[in-house]
Amino acid sequence: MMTSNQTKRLVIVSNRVATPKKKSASAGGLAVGILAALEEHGGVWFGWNGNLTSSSEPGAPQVVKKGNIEYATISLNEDDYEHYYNGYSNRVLWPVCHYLLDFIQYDSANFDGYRRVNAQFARKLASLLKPDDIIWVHDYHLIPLAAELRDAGIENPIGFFLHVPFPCYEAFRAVPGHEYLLRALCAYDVIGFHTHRDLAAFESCIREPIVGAEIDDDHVIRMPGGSLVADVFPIGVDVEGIAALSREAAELKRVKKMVKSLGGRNLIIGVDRLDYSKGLMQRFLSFERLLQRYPNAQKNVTLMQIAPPTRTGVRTYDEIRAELEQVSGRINGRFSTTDWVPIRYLNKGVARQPLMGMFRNAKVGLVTPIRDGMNLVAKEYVAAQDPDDPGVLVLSSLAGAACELTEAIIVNPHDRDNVADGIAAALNMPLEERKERNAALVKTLRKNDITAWRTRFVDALLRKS
Ligand code: ADQ
Repeated sequence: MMTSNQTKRLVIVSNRVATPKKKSASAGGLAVGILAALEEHGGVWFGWNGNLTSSSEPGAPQVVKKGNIEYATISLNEDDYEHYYNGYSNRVLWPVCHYLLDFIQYDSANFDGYRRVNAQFARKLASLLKPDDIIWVHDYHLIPLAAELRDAGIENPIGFFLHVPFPCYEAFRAVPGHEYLLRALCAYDVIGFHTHRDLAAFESCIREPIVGAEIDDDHVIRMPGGSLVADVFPIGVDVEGIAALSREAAELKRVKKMVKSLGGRNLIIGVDRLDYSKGLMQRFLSFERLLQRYPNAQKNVTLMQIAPPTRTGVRTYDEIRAELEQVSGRINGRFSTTDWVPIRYLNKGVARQPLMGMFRNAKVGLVTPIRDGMNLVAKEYVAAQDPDDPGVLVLSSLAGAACELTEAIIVNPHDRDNVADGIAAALNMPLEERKERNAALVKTLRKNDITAWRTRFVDALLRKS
């Protein structure tokens, strides 16, 4: 029999909405998880459609229905987008959430634009809502959305999941507008983080007199005028789906050609958006250190770094791209021989199946962000391994994934010797130890997979309805 909770529509809100097409070859874990939640409950995915206009107020949402999901999207004014997205979201919130205060570029016009776009989102979304809907808002672009919806008279349960780390108060208070953000977060009913560290950082902020909250043992946060639940919901991957993709990818021509081109050398793989938080510069320099400290590694390893540019037009992103080109070129010039180039550096994305095939053929997965909310690449790499001959994950202690993936080789991305030694240990690890570590990691992945993540969050939200 259907319970009333099962009949409630789920409304997902994110900055961008994945377009409704057939199962996309490139769809990553997050989009797949969100779509599965929407398919189960039926509902709406609301957000920006990627179009910029010159009109100051977006028109009514355009709604496209596919199965039991409605994709409701709006355009944004080009100046608003610049202020809200490139400006406050990515020049202020992204760096502070990654503890990179030197990268903050604050401008009050951007903060105004951030609030203006959140208010627009709320106005347009409010017109689509039904009294029984539950609403799940995603990420740092939309922190004030619940407060704006409450102002518009919406009383439905609203949850918020933060995909990036939450900074401790000493970092957060550097941000102009942090008081407003903390008060706005109190309008949510459920707030989710990837790790206990992020939850603890949030609690440290919310206890400050700005909100003056008290925290109960059962994750309930009480503040003047109400309460909310804040908890840890580590995002995961579709373990069996990735294992199947990576097995089948062995037959792909593209994967076979890549393996052949290695000429029997060991592949070390890095896959990241081109972002300064991913530690790519430190990674290249650590790889250089490996080649210096372990001369045997020379000619026996190849680092393939796949890093498609993102947020082009934001100066820090353009700068890091130029620096990476320079340093990879220098290392290749220093160590290359007539038949070997140490770093293959690709500024482009790779479709999901061949990517999983590349992971399976890599002896080492090198995931060394200088800070990361979770890092799905680390989990995908583990899930893609052949259990009878698995590669080894070398993982930054500063990625959220390190809280769960304790059987990886954990390194500090700022310490080149430590990373170089970690890679060398991974390359030399005996088969039995590789199998044991991989089996333990896969067990963890299964426990916190993508289904567990979205089910636990939606259940927490349903308990609020
Ligand atoms: P991201 O910073 O984008 O996500 P990550 O978690 O690694 O980082 O997710 C990236 C996704 O894109 C993965 O599924 C990966 O396979 C895919 N991807 C990355 N580079 C690719 C490439 N070159 N080609 C093809 N696919 C590529 C944010 C937070 C993370 C958090 C996630 C989910 O910054 O900390 O884990 O959200 O919550």
